[in-house]
Amino acid sequence: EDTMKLVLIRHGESEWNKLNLFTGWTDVELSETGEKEAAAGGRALKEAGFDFDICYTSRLKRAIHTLNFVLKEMDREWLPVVKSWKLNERHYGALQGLNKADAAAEHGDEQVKIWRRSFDICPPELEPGDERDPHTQEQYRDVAPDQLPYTECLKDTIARAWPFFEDEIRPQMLAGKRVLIAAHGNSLRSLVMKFEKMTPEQILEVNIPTGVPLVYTFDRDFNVVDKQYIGDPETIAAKINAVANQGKAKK
Ligand code: DG2
Repeated sequence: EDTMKLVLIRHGESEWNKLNLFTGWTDVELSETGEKEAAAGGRALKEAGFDFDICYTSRLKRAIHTLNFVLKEMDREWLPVVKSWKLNERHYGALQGLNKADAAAEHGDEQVKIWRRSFDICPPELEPGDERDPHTQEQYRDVAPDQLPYTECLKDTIARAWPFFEDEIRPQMLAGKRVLIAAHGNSLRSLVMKFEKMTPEQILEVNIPTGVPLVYTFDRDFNVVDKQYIGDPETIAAKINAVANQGKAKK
């Protein structure tokens, strides 16, 4: 084969997506809608004839459960799954738990867009010892403390997610393995920016919908030769637009 496919899927709607709260590393569940989106994503992949050899996800349950729903629909629950914190959502610092539209009403739509989408400006940091501090969480007990963030901009997320892709995932693809990655809005934007060699201005306008499989086709040098969401284009466009508008103040 001279091309390779890679499938990305953002988790289905989470309880906090539904409430429009900044989530980051908060370990919230899928909403009922999110479970349905995940299962529908699995069915769409199966119907389109996809199969996988290995799967990657984060340490956050909204992504892990999404992957489980997808694999269940595909009758592939036996596949190997690697869970890494390096595919976790971008850490949203002290914004975690705040409502995005309320934050826009208070600080302005522009400021919230900077917090959500700027390449290298970080949200305010968590205080060490905050109950949200990953250094105090069992989930990350095996991670070197200096690797765990108090906040992250996209650039910081890329600094952990991209080496993980290059060192762990790319070799599997080059060995002929068919890979599925279930992750998050911004950890996937990190990979997309690198795949497509985007500038910070270009990635600013990229929004990834929940629960819709995104298929990349690469040549052997990892140039993108095709990119496609699986599903109805109008529904997908509406979902992308909804993500873009989450950070606007209610009129
Ligand atoms: C969302 C993304 O992450 O939010 O952390 O709030 O993909 O895990 O639901 P996800 C969050 P935006 O950057 O799109 O506001």
